[in-house]
Amino acid sequence: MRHLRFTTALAFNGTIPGPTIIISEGDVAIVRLINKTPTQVSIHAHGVHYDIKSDGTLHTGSFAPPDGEYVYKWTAGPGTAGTWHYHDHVAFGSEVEGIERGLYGALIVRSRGEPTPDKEFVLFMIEETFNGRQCPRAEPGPGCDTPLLSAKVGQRVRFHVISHGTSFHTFHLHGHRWVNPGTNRVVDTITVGPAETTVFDVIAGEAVGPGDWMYHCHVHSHIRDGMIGFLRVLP
Ligand SMILES: [Cu+2]
Repeated sequence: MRHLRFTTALAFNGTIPGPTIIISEGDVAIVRLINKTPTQVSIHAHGVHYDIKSDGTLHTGSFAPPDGEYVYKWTAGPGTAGTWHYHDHVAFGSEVEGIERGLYGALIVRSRGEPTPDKEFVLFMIEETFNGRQCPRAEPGPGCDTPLLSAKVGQRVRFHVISHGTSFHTFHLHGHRWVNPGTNRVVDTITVGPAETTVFDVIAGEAVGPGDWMYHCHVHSHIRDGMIGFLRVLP
């Protein structure tokens, strides 16, 4: 059982995004939400199976009041493997304000026996940010607050890219390319709309070598706002 605690800053367990929850197909997850905020909070999950009492919505009463608790039950049945996410649905009487304040996280359901990569990264594209952070000067270092990812040349690196908010984004990674899941098309940029996810693997530095390889949204206004980060590929 996981104990998810909200801080007054409205974060799951004090981080934005909240903790990445990883389960496997066949698992039943019991998630206890302990609400330490002054507003009602819920957890609404995508991708897994649950009955209406675990929907995380106002009209079903499936939320924790201030200083209260609520327990959710998710079943990762057959066909639920993949990258999903969870988020609040009720804070401040709004469907979206909790998300906008940071109440979201990744939910990964693995297939049984699925090999895991060497490194995994979760990036939320939310409004003009990655994980609520920006990098306006477009170089690593002070003032660049987006996640600095790192891997060694040759390592298999998995990106879990999830979007929230009002904009569509086009995730691009410099120097690397991958097969668009479900197709045989090799791409280096992929569109992610609100609440959609994409997951793909790259081999760090494959055919291009080490360096600070930029990742960014390719929507111009979002680039201008600093929706930029770096994958540091080490020798
Ligand atoms: Cu964007």
